[in-house]
Amino acid sequence: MATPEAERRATPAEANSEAQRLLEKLLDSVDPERPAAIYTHDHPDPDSIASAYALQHLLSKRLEIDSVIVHGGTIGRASNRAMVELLGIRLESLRRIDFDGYGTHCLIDTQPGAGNHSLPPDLPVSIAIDHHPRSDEADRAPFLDVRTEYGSTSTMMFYYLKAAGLDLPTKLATALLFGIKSDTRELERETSEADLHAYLEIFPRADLTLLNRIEKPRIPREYFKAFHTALGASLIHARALVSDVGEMENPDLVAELADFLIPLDRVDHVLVMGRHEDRLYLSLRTRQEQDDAGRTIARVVGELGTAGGHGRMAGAQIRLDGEEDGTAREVKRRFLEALEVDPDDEGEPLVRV
Ligand SMILES: [Mn+2]
Repeated sequence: MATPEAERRATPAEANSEAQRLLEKLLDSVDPERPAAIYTHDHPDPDSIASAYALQHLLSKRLEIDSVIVHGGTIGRASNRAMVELLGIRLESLRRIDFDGYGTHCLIDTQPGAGNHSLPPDLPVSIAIDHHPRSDEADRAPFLDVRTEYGSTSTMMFYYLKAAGLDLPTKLATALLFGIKSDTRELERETSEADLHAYLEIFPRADLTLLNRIEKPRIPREYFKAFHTALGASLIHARALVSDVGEMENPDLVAELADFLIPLDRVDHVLVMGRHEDRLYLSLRTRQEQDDAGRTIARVVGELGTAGGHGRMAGAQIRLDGEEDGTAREVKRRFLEALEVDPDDEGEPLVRV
């Protein structure tokens, strides 16, 4: 099969030797005199948060360096909020950061040129560790470790910690386990032997009760309102479902709704759109092996914004300047055309509310 999911995957032996080979170079890239700043995605997912937490631990234990974990957006999903609260992971907002106060700027689970973070383009990034496809600007980081043959950045960080001879504290183990589980969708998606091996080594060190409370968090009432809106706005066009939820409180909602809707019988593609501040956020899920969600969304968004993703899940953002509804309509049109559905099809409501 020529699907992206069939690409070469890493073995544990490779993962160990790569981490051993790269560890000292990574540590040498850190300014030993000043604190470091570790940047996740703007709206960080569990893999991004867990790997940042792991890098923070590594810098603290090996170099006695303080670091701050920084994100440029919101922590939206209830489970991600539960993760940082229950594990005591502190994240700062990018807006409150004085870049000059930090000697080393690190991007984790993302890289220079990626659309999912808002670092100023001229900020000198020293370190980037990621498992997403390499961007054209990635080389701006002198220490660049991009390995797409891993299911999660948490896996890569686990092998770094191991190469450094560090034990895993319970909360860090719990975070990494959640990072691997969520990025590989319970070890099913794009999982390498290296991911599986890391998972099995981390498992006995994690707090499974805590993990359960993170994965099944208490949910605020607004969340159910958003689901109600999304169900009411869902239109089925042949084997595709499109839902435009309008204004939303947190941008992670589109991904969460897309995950919720993709099991729908006789539907192979789900596109959820919503607005937050001055942006239109899109999330695409697909069930069909032969369709790469990352490529589809890149084609749909084109010059309008930035897109990322792979396999069966992808996301994008478009900056809006007044033309809000026009943009969403254009995106929907392009999406239906990409799937060879009549773009003027009115669609059938999923439910009648
Ligand atoms: Mn990841």
